[in-house]
Amino acid sequence: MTAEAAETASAIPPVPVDRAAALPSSTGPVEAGVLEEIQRRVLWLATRMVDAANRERDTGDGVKVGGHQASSASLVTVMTALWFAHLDPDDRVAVKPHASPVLHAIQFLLGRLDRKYLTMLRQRGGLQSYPSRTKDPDPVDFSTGSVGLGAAAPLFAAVVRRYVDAHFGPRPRSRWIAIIGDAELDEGNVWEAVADPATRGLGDVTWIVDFNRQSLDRVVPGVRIDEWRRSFEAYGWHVQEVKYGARLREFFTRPGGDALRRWIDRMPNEQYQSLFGLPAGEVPDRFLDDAPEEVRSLVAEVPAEELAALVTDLGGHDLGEVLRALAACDDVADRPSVIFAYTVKGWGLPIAGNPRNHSALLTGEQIGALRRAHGLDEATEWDRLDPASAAGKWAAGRAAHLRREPRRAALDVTVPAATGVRTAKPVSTQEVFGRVLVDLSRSKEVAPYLVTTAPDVATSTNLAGFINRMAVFTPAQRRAWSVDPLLKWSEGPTGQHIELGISEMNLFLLLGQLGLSWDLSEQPLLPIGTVYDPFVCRGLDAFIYGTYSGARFLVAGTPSGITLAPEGGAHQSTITASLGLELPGVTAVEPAYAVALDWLLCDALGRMARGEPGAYYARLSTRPLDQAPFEAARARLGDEALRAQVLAGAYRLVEAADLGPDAPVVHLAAAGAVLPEVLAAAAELAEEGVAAHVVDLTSADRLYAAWRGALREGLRTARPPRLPAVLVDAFGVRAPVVTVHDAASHALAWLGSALGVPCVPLGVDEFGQSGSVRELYELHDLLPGSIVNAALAALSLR
Ligand SMILES: Cc1ncc(C[n+]2csc(CCOP(=O)(O)OP(=O)(O)O)c2C)c(N)n1
Ligand SMILES: [Mg+2]
Repeated sequence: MTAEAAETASAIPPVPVDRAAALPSSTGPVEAGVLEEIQRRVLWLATRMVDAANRERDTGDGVKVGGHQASSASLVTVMTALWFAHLDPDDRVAVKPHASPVLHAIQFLLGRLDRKYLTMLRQRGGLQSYPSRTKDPDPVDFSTGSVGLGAAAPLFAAVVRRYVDAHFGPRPRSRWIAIIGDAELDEGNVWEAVADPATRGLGDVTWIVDFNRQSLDRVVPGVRIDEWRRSFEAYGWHVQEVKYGARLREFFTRPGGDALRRWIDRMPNEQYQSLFGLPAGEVPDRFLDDAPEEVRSLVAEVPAEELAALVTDLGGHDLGEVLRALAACDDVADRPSVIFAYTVKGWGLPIAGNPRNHSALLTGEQIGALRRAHGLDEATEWDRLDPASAAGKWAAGRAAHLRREPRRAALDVTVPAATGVRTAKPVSTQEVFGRVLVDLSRSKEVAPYLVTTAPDVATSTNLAGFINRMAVFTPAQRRAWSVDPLLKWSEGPTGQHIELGISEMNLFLLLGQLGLSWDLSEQPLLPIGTVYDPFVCRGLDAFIYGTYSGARFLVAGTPSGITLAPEGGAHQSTITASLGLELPGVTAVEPAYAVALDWLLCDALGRMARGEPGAYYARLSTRPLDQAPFEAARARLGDEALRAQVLAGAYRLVEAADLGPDAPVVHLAAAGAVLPEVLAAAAELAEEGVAAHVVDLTSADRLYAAWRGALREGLRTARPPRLPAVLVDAFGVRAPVVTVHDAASHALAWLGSALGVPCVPLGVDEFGQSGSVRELYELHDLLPGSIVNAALAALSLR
């Protein structure tokens, strides 16, 4: 909005409260006036923080800083009520991304954030634009930013707590609170989370919807509250509304007050919202447009000025009402609760309720006026509450009450280096994955911490063996009705598999929260999820969310690529290998052979058990592979050296035969299911007089990271970079390279650069279709003949 528009918009005065009234809090009764004073300071600091970032910082690049004064103001009352009255130390809260200034203002007033950060919103090394567990300097329970995920995260954290309590004994009670924008309810993931049976019955969950009826672009059309109420109730939630402030509630008790209430309730958002920007004199006409006679006569005696304040007096800015609703949610212990808190976007600011206020910023003059209105000046504007005042004393008491000890991420267990999986027959990595888990489930030391989850694909991703032994987790014991000799799923509170409906979003959200259980539930776990690799992208945003939040987990994407062959179609995964490579905080592995996978899985779980940060993504296949080539490499290199190379990301599977000093040399480097074709190509090349080494890339991700790390070190120190040892060991001689991958060819194409040689990348760069492995490999040039030709092409490019 323009400065002029902001200037003319009317400010909504804070609701006057009976300052002496006692409000309930978790640390005893508190005078309403004390909380009122605190929330005024929160409003000021949150607003000014955004203002300073925008008006007083020269970034030198012309790119706007931004920030959300209106979205923040909307939640000042709710968040003041939470931190300064409702919360206990073990409660955890997700805060709507655009209210991060409010969270930081509160942390500052509680003494948990240094003063210097208040002028460092959205500045390097300062406060993040949106709450961040990993990057903000003050305590943040849940990262938010991608709307919808912040709503679901505490719900899944509660699922995890229920699991932890059942397995390891009850932790001190936590309430799991999500403060979300009303437009966040448009995100499908919110409803996927609410609908899943795994999230039912969680009485410690409360969502607070900042019901300001505005999104980014517009006033949310119509009146959606009834739809939402019915939806939540259908999913077994308890619904509260905090709709009217004290003045309106008083007015409703007058004769005819019911009619006024009905009139306001039925008014479309658009009409109601339009009252905010109006000069007070125009409010009565707009408000009474089409109103029934009894409403007209009821408000006839109310002066225009007062009417504007009256009809915009909403419960989400009434501290007592908010606390009442929170207490009502505490009383409902058998299901999650949602509070619709009616609020004003931009409450207490001159941009209140303006339809274009989402990114609007107050002008310098408006800030000056606001500063004066809050009784501050330039010398005092960044102060904490006066420690000698009632508000200052109350804040200090709350800070002491909310103090929490840091938690430990490590488990006191040692995961074995290998389970010793046997490999007599051809076997697929997916099958080995299942066997390794069954084996670990027999370990008295490790098994208690293993927890698996899958979105309705547990059996088809080989988790069945684990589940048969460890059972499915349900809060109460369930009777088994069918007796299937192969599928022995008993369900009860000791089960260690959490089954989800088909929602990959939910899978990654749950994995993310399982992976933070060490912090949020004081119990480190070893979480393992499975997903059809083609559907990793369905949950990708939640995958990113979990890893950005610092979660530790392992996910197996299986089966992957076009190698799922007859089963595939448009849904064969080709870009997931690149995702694995590129996702920060995720180590992607794609071994071809059983023992290599065993080592990699045990190593990953061992790192998780030691509390090391990071997630793991294993891209697996259902294609059975002959294990003899690996056994030959094992005999040649020895277990110790081979294991080290497998974990580092690459080893030489086959040494080319010595064809004499003049024979051309080529490297065939490949990952996963395509190794048999690569081995056959190497043999064909040998017959044609070309010496082909075969390198198995067990983790192109780690290999790339090692190479990038070396380059980065080089460019930062202005010294020539040195090839990392893993590349030298696996490739040795300088020779052209062909990369072969059941994934987008791009994912491995960088190897040429890394080795400083010509590279011909083979892979899958089109959508898939059904067919046999042979037919599809032929279609994408992955058969030995094509690999041979690619090798000759690479040699010609020397
Ligand atoms: C997944 C995602 N899509 C889009 C955005 C951009 N965006 C940020 S806030 C917002 C509107 C939010 O409206 P609401 O949730 O009602 O919050 P309010 O600002 O009204 O408090 C949008 C579209 C985002 N942050 N995340
Ligand atoms: Mg909104």
